[in-house]
Amino acid sequence: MYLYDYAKSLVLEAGNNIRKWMHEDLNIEEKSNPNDLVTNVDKAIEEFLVNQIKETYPNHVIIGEEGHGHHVDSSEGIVWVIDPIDGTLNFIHQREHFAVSVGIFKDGQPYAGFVYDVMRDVLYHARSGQGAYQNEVLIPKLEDTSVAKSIIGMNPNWLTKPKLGMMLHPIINDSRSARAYGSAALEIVYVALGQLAAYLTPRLQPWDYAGGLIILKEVGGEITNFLGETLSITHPNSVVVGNKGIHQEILEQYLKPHHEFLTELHDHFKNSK
Ligand code: 2AM
Ligand code: CA
Repeated sequence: MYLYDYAKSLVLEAGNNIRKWMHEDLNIEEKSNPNDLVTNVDKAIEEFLVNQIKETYPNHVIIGEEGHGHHVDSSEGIVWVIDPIDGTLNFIHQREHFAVSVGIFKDGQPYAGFVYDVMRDVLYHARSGQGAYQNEVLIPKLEDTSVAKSIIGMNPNWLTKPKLGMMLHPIINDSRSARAYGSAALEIVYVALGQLAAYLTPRLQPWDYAGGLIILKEVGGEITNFLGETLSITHPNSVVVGNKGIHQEILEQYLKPHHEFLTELHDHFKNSK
């Protein structure tokens, strides 16, 4: 079986397991802070994915949120970047609006991406040069929009931070409105669908965006950090996603004036995991 088809059925099986296992008692633990949570299901799904991939492709490298490959610094070879449940708070509190996210990279270049909205049973997927799909339906290419005529995706928590808030507030203020969904992978997909024109977040880990990245690129969208640079698959990043027009507008009009502050923020990311 080709790698793409293998990965696609694996992601669907992982989602199927989540739907089965979520009915048992959830064991919830705190990670870096009281709002950063992980459940036994997140861990079990990552184990499931990692064991299956290792058995089929022993030479592939795997980076997973719940503890796999966090030491990996090189993007050589075939690298899987996986988030067993993106939107864990939604999973715990709402029991919907979360996704399995998997990105596959070949020597650092995006090869394939999968974002599975588990409770809606919708798989978003794309392979380099082959277009992006919502289940079996081709997603159309994006059209340019401007901030003034757009809905922007952003977690409101960022607006409460003094420096970040000052930088991000004008974008929301100038837009039609803002939305927050609580799963970065799904928010990137909503940009790929044109439902959101852009999505911004000052800090994400590679597993939050690895699956959505190629889906977005395949419909002609742009995804970079706040400095306009290519995203790393081994270190955290700020992320701005959008159709080409609004992406350019946000970088030039709203983020560039904060270049000094943003450079400081990114120097910190380069030294952290
Ligand atoms: P998670 O659910 O897999 O942890 C919520 O706005 C989005 O940001 C989710 O995709 C969530 O991923 C991610 N997220 C939450 N806390 C984060 C953090 N400290 N660093 C990076 N991403 C985070
Ligand atoms: Ca997660």
